[in-house]
Amino acid sequence: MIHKFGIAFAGFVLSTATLAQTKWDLPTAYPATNFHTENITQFATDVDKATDGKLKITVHANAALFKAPEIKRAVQGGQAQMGEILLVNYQNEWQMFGADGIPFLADSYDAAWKLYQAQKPVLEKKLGEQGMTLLYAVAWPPQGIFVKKEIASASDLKGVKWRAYSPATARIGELVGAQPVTVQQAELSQAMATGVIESYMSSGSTGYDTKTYEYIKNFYDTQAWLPKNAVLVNKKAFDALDKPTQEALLKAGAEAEKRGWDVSKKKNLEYLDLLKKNGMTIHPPSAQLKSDMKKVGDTMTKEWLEKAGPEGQAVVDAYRKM
Ligand code: PCA
Repeated sequence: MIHKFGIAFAGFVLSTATLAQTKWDLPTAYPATNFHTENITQFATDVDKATDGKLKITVHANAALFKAPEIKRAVQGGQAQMGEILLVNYQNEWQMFGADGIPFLADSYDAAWKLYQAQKPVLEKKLGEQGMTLLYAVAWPPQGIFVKKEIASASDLKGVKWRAYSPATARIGELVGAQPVTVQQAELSQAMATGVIESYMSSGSTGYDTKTYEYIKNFYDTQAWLPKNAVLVNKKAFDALDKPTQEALLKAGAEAEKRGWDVSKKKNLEYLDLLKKNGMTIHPPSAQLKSDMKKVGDTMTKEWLEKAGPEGQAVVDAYRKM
């Protein structure tokens, strides 16, 4: 009798535990060993612990579940409850998404953090209208130029096959007279191996993750801008969670944001060292290259402000006041 009751009781506990468990998917376009992805994986573990396993978030790295440009729509439509996006990928949809992709508008971690604070209210509003919540965002390390041959000025990039990851990086390619082709990071190694591209702008992090040193030997440390990855949550999925779970998610998100910026800063120099160790030369840009790239930045700031209108001007003004 007691025995039977014990079994029935165990069965009851098991079924309520299963019922109470929520499973979410979180696609990202970057490899599992990337620092953003490691940070997200830590976040998922933190949420699991804080909710006693009630909310299980599966991180799908390397664009395995959705390709980079598809992740935002997947979260919006609820095919994924969460997702990580590169904000600047969506500049053509809305210029504000591209504010952190303009060369030399914000070119240090401090400046990038301020720009983020200026951008945040409008980002939250826009994403809110689209049925999503901005959980947190973390900057990539500063962007420099990877290129096969040595360059002394931007004119040395004329005709070079140039990989772009966003509308702005394609525009830079155009302005320097290179031949831009858009390739997301998941396909970058292959594009280099097959000679589709011989130059691109990105971080030491991506240079390392994609083994760029096997194909390209020069990195010009222009520190031109720090684009951000943002982690989004589908609002309906969030609203369906109980209060303690929502709070655990928000808390783990806030911690991930802080940890992410710290790691990005710390790892930036480590990545450049790793590139060196693997045979790459890290060059400071020549005065000419610097001033050429600044000019590109000025043109792009002007173009962006024209397209972004008063809303863009307000973000830039707020940023400059910080
Ligand atoms: N790496 C990403 C975007 C910015 C960065 O540093 C990439 O190259 O695709």
